[in-house]
Amino acid sequence: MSNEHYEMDPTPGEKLKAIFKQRDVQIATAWGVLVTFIFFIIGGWIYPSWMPTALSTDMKAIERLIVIFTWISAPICGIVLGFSIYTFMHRHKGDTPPADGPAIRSNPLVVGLWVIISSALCLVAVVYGLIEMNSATAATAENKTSALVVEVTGSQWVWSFNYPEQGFSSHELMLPVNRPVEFRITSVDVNHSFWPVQLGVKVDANRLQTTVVDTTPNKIGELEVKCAELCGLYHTYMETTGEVMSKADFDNWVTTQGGHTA
Ligand SMILES: [Cu+2]
Repeated sequence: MSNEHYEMDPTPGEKLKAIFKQRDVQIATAWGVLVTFIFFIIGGWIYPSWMPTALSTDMKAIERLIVIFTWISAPICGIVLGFSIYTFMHRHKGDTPPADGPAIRSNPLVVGLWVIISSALCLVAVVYGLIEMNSATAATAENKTSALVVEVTGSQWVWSFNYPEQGFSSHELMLPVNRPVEFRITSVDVNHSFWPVQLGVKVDANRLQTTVVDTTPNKIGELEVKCAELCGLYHTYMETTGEVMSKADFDNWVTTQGGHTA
């Protein structure tokens, strides 16, 4: 539109410098830095203390992933919110709006930086995600032979756990610590989603199909098991509890349930 005003400006770099010399931009940037800092604290400290106790390496990996992704997105959120807060505080009141400043959308330096930074952030997310996924798959292959098998069945609106090796079923999920566990998950009616929260596992329980997933509980503690797929009227109540316990306690429990220990 009114490009002729700026045609004489020498370089995009100088234009950018001129933008950052404005006091408005400096204060808004300072707000951005402050908000970024707040999100760094939330991501690194508040999130992990809000989250359920991690009782497996999978859950630890998820915790780490959330922290890292929050940190990566903190500057973006910070700058957007910082400028929003500042412009809201200094919004125009009155009849005649003031003239616009120069647009930055046609500045090749700004556009270039924007593309490079957002591509780098996406790349970090993809590569990190692939590495995590690969290590989870490698662990699955490793665990096959020694794993404790638990057949998980979802039905409206209870979870049932069958321990074929021990020969009994339960509505509580008890697991021995430091032994890989292989969940074979299915449903007898509608689709559910098996979610033992502290283990960092969440897998769909599909009607008449079995999905196999495994993890290794590595810490003793209480488990909450929920359904993470809206499955009907009492979906909210489709939850149970369990425990990761010592091998001795687990064997004891198996005996009280009428099962046999190895
Ligand atoms: Cu359900």
